[in-house]
Amino acid sequence: MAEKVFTRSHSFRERLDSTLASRRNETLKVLARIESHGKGILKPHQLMDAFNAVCTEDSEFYDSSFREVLKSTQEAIVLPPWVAFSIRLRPGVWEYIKVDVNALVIEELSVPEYLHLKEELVDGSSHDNFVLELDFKPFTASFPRPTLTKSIGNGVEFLNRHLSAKMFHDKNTMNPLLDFLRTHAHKGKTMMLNDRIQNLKALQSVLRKSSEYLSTLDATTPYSEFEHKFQEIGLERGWGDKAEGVVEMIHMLLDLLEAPDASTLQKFLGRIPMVFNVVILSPHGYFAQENVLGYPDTGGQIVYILDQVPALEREMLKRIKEQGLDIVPRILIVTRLLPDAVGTTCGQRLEKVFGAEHSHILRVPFRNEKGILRKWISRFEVWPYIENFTEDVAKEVTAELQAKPDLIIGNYSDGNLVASLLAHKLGVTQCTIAHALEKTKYPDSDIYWKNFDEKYHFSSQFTADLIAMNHTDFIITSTFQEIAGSKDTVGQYESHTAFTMPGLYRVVHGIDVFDPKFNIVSPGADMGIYYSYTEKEKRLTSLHPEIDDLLFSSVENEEHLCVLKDKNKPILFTMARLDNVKNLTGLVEWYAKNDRLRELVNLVVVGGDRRKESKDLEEQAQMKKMYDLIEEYKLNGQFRWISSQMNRVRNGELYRVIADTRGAFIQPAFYEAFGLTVVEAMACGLPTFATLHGGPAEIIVHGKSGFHIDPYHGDQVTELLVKFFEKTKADPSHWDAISKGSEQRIQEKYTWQIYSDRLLTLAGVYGFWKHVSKLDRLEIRRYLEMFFALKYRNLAESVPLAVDE
Ligand code: UDP
Ligand code: LCN
Repeated sequence: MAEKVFTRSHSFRERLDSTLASRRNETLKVLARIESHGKGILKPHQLMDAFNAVCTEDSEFYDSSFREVLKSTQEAIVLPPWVAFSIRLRPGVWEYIKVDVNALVIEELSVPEYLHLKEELVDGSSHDNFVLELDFKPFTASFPRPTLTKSIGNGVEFLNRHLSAKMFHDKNTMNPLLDFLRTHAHKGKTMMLNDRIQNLKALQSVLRKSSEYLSTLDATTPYSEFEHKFQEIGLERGWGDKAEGVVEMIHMLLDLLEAPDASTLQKFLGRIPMVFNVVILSPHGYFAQENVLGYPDTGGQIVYILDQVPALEREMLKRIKEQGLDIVPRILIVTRLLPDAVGTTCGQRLEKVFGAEHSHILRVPFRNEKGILRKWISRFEVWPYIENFTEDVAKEVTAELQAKPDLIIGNYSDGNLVASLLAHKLGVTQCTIAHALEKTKYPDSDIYWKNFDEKYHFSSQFTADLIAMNHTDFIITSTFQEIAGSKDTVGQYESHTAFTMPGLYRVVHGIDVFDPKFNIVSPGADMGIYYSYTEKEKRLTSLHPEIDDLLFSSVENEEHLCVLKDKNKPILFTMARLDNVKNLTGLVEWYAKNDRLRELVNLVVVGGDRRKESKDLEEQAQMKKMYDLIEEYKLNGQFRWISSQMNRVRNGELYRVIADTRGAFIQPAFYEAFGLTVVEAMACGLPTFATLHGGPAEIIVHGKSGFHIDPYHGDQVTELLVKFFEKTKADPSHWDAISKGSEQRIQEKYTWQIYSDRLLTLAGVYGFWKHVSKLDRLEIRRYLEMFFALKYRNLAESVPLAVDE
């Protein structure tokens, strides 16, 4: 019997039904193979292995819809005789089915039913009728959301369309806009509208009058010249610094009042002066401006924030000036104060941010009833300190700013939880930046959370993540994949849609990747540090002797181990924290095993700190492995291991010196949430090979601006590298083309200027949205308060407190 033709609207259940009817034998064989694995979870490659074992490419069954089902399956739960499939139709859209392999019965499963089956893997067949289920869907069910994959991560555009359409069809919905404009004040000084304007009609008439009046003035007339006149009719400062800017904004509002459209609304909301004081939270790690990069938990997030802040301050100053205001903005980066600062500035309460005028790092210590914690602790151990920390931060921040912040930005799980608690307490717009959600980095860390909890305390962390992602007003991600993955891989946020932690709770609906709170706003690289190796006049040649020493000196010490014999070979370079997930030792092993690659290039790895004893368990284990590999594969002569390098300016030149050798950068991580080193290397014109698991898959266009590599297939990676270096040896223009492609890609897509402009626009639109949707949000906030008090608190209390020696 021939197979039916399926379209996208057919469910996977229908496809399976059809396959079972038309290709019963083969289907059965594959299912039996899957079932024969016995009780457990099967990953996609195991499912495809089962299929390929039964059917070869030339078989008719090969293109069956059953293969489609398997290809879209993210995991299968085997509980003989049942096999349950969790099928991802496309990003954010899932279907669950189970098949009785003996009786050949197919059933569709609801999310709780599927998760219940999964729990049986851990808890056995449980008859507990009451499992704590988290479901955030009802809170947003009444709100329309996009359904197209391409709309994911463009939340602000959708929101603007929705808001403007609502305003268009129901003029009453304009009232909140009037209300919103009237509430704007800074330190008691009213902006935009004063109380002379009581209703929309009055507003419209005042705007028309002002527009007529302004048309009689020179475009460059400063606001101060008509300020008094405007005040008398109801307009306050904030419309612009000169007549032309004011007219433009007034016309935008008149257009909105008459026939609202999305683009004008976005422009108008983005120009309302709203953000003067920003608080950025990043509690864990060593947050300092020098001598810290490469320490455990101290990497891209810190670089990101330290680059973000000066750019954001510049954009705030520009907008404040254009809006005709005389206000000094403030940005506070709030982190943990570390009394045992080990030679860093982490023990200082307040530190000015380099490259900014009005931005500071404010440090607040972790404390409990026994007093202040002095030493560094890993990001996995911070949970019992977070609530007190938030209380202290609230006091310190308000004292420092002498006002409430206008925007609170959280970073990573701990910063996002503090941001949620603070935004909740102060009623301020909240923005969330995950950097990396740990659940995706550690496979099955939800279902087998009990195995991970002693070391990583994921029960607290995942709870904190759920609270933050549901509390926040908007979420910024660096890439699309961070939200919704790709055609074949699940996104970091997407993996929080439905999951279970047996014995703790079951998340039936944790987050929806179509939620308009998601926005992709990619970070950049500091152009003053990371620029092309070809910009000869800007090259930091005075640093070359030091860099030459670092790479080639014959001395072996705590900073560098092993010596490069042949200085003329290109260098294959990598730099990262020495975490498991970064897979630096994996790279060394691939290199060690490939003689041709060893002949073609030298390998230089920057990572880990051999200058002092590591307190981080993963780092200790990776160090040991590195020593073993050097020994086992006799790498000395072709390989150099350099301790973490904390001087960013010199690191910029280091990338360029590697480019001078016609070398390449490689990022071999098992998973990389975004990958700032990838952007840095590319900005310097260094051809880059980076993991396809995570952000680099999107940063690099394979074959044009670098190459994707699969860290699970080391042989293929070294083959690709050998091919590249052989080809560039024969034809140097190949190297040049990739190098140019990399630089172009970064200039077009990854700059801090684009970033800060967009961030402030988002703050405006979501600030307005928060204002108009007060009631809806109250319900979810109440739910989250309960979740925090009843679950998070107990979990955090169960994390052991650190003890200072
Ligand atoms: N870095 C550094 N010295 C080191 C290791 C890393 O300066 O020894 C910097 C690197 O240049 C990049 C950041 O730390 O700016 C690492 O960011 P990435 O996003 O690549 O990874 P993360 O550490 O955040 O996981
Ligand atoms: C955390 C990570 O793991 C990196 O992949 C990112 O580049 C960094 O944060 C900055 O967002």
